[in-house]
Amino acid sequence: MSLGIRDKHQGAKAVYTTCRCNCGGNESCVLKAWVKDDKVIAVEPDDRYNRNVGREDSVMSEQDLIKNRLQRRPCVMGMAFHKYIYHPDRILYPLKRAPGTERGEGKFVRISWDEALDTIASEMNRARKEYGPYSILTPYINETADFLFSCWGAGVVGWGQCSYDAQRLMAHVVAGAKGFVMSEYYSGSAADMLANAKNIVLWGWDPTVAHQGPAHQFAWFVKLARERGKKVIVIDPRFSCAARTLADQWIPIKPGTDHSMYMAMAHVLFQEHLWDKEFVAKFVEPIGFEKWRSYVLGIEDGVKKDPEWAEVRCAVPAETIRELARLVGTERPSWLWSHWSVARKSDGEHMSGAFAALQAMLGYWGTPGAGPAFGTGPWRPIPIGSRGLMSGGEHEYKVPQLYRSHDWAEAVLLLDKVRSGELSGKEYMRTVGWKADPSILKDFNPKVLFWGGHAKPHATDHVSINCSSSNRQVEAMKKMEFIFTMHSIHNSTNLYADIILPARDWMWEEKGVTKSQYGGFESINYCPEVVPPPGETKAWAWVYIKIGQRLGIDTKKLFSYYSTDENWEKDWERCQKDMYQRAVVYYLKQGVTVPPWEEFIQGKFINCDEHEEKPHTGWDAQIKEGKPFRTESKKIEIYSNYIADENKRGKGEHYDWSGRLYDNLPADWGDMTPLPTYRAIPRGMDDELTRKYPLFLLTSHSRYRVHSLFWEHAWLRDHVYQHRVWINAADAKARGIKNNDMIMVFNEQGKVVMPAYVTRRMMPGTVLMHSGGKVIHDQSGIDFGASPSTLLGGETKSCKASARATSLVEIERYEGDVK
Ligand SMILES: Nc1nc2c(c(=O)[nH]1)N[C@H]1C(S)=C(S)[C@@H](COP(=O)(O)OP(=O)(O)OC[C@H]3O[C@@H](n4cnc5c(=O)[nH]c(N)nc54)[C@H](O)[C@@H]3O)O[C@H]1N2
Ligand SMILES: Nc1nc2c(c(=O)[nH]1)N[C@H]1C(S)=C(S)[C@@H](COP(=O)(O)OP(=O)(O)OC[C@H]3O[C@@H](n4cnc5c(=O)[nH]c(N)nc54)[C@H](O)[C@@H]3O)O[C@H]1N2
Ligand SMILES: [Mo]
Repeated sequence: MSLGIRDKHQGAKAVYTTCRCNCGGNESCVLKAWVKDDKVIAVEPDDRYNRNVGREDSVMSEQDLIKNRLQRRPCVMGMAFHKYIYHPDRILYPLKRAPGTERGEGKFVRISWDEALDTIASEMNRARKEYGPYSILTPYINETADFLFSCWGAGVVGWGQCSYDAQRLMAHVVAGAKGFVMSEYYSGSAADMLANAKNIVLWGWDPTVAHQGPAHQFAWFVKLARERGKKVIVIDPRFSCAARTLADQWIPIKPGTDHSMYMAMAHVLFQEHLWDKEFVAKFVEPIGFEKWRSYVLGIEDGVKKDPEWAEVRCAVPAETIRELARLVGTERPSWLWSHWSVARKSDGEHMSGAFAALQAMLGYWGTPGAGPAFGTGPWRPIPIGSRGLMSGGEHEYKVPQLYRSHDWAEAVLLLDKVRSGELSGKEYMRTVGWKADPSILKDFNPKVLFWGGHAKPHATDHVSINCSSSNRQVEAMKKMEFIFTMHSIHNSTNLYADIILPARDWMWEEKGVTKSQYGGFESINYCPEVVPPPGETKAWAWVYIKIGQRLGIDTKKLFSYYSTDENWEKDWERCQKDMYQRAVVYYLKQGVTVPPWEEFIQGKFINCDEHEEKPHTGWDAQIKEGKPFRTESKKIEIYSNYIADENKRGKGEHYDWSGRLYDNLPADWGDMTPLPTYRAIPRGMDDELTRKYPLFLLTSHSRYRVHSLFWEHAWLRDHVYQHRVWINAADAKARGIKNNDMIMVFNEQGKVVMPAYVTRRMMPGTVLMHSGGKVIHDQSGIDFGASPSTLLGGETKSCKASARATSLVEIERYEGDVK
């Protein structure tokens, strides 16, 4: 007889821990995990506030809401996460490619840690000796790999991530805020929206899917605001879940054309004198602003960027644009939130720049209740110490950033053409987004590939989720002499590795202090190492240290807490404790007592919002305290003199007027203009290429995955989520496609096969596949996992800062076998 639920849970112990995956919740959701016999057997949501209360707002005061005195409830993925660590594809031992097999076959044999690490170090040393310092590469900037390389004196990394680099670049260009110092430019929080906004515009964002703060809490705050009578408008090419459940009005828009609508709204604000003249006079650099005004009003080029002009570009009726401009200009403040998706396509820099200009005209920068200028919630500079390892410090070797991370494969593959004289060095560097001294090109000789991660310390499933073409990446891997990676689970990229190192899950199997910020729900929480690590899995930090040691780097330099191998766990814990201690000291200085370490690791936590007087808004220093922006003019610069200066182009790294590096500006910025302008974007809905590939592919994030994480999770598939391409009924009919038919989606980058979801929820001409499907190639190269990455890539000639997650495709019925 099977055990009853009560017996099953007999003797289980509850432990609080924090979800650490890279959704916009990012370390803000708290799980109450039930552990028995060293296994997680069940997960419940956080209950440290308002225990046993369903709708917490029914027992909360306004202050409680604003100060986020509520449960950090996880989403469905958090609730299912524990099953993932016991997945049959979990990697438990160091592996090497089985002798006699090819890369991609996926046959591996177990080896010892010593053999794995010795081989890696000897291959790295060999490459460096035979091919020079620029022969070992990792696609992304990976802080840890970067540090390791800089200590070692060799290695190459990519620049830019895959998320909101357009906003990062423009925050620097427009406002002088360094793209990675988020506290400088993040603004707006859900609490601020609830307390201060008059109406809410969610532009290219679905908070019921893509979290900002704990799970769907932001969405819930929108709902609360709506219950208080605030209008909610959603602007999205698809009838999203937010449009359906949170909105009073849905405005469908042609993706990749939003900046035409921003410009048309600016036109209305100018024409109807609804712009904030006082704000502009005080905070916006006047010559650039005049250029913007002239552009929008068509004074120089004779083209008025009015709603009628925009209507034929973005497909939003002129009257709707006009009304929206009047609404946000008069019912103030309007929570105008244009999210990252809008700019995650070619020319995203212009979209981001134009939106920042619109927000400036409205006088909305830093205004409570007005939403952020660069698309995300606040990031207060509350310190927790660094992880005590592998970052910072000056080293002799400055690791060059030779390619836009997405384009690492192009950087490898096009090199032959440069060597043969078919492609000029200049054209090569522009194409791959070169960002270093051009003289390095002659010595770039990629031979060893280390699959570093981008936001996480271990590798990403690059072939499936990195934004360049999967097939080109596979091609580029063929050129490598040695490939190694570290992960907790098998994936499409690991198939091509020569050595795979097994990682602990850093949420469940490691201790760690965590801090969350997105969406304005700030707290400092803990992961207590809920269960012991399985097999021979190791902590990611340990792995880097061991590789570093074998490369001859002083261990103390790698991790200042290191004493001996035997003491690893204790050293690590000491480091975590010191991290927490910095927050304790920070609060003590403000006369606030927070839980001591001993209580913190038992599940007490710091609710940062509780200790602030009001919800966070950005730009307080500049707008409220009158400090200068860190731009040359000390004001908001809508027009960039830097980009206008052709002498700066192509010279390697770029530094602003005060000598600070532009993190996300390649040596050659392509055809980016100094003022945000509109054109039909390359590979957009009005590009010539639509004649061949007429459908615009969106690859938005999924409710049931964080990028590729959880793709293989049985609880989050099948009847819960079916990976299908969303296609409008008219487009389907024209192609003889019915709901659930197998179809092939293709372009010059590749082919995928998957079922169709025929719906009226997509705008005609647009289709959508959620990102994070894993590449599963058959022999002819068709991807039956249906990863959007298979269809991404291709030249655009635009500045490489914006990540690209869209493409043009054609679709037809698929009559072949399904693997
Ligand atoms: N087509 C398309 N591609 C996209 C996007 C898109 O919209 N469309 N969006 C882009 C964006 S915005 C981003 S940020 C990137 C992110 O893409 P990734 O870099 O893949 O994202 P991460 O979620 O940071 O995960 C890194 C790796 O760590 C693993 N991992 C993450 N969290 C955990 C964990 O808690 N435990 C364990 N064991 N493993 C973990 C994941 O499996 C993954 O392999 O994707 C980008 N790629
Ligand atoms: N569940 C879940 N949550 C996540 C993540 C995840 O993978 N899963 N990833 C996290 C990460 S790293 C990030 S960066 C964020 C991403 O957050 P976003 O960038 O906001 O996410 P997306 O899902 O790409 O897009 C959101 C919406 O924008 C619409 N959209 C796409 N293109 C356009 C356009 O050109 N114009 C307009 N107006 N709308 C457009 C899409 O149809 C979609 O409904 O989400 C975070 N949260
Ligand atoms: Mo992201």
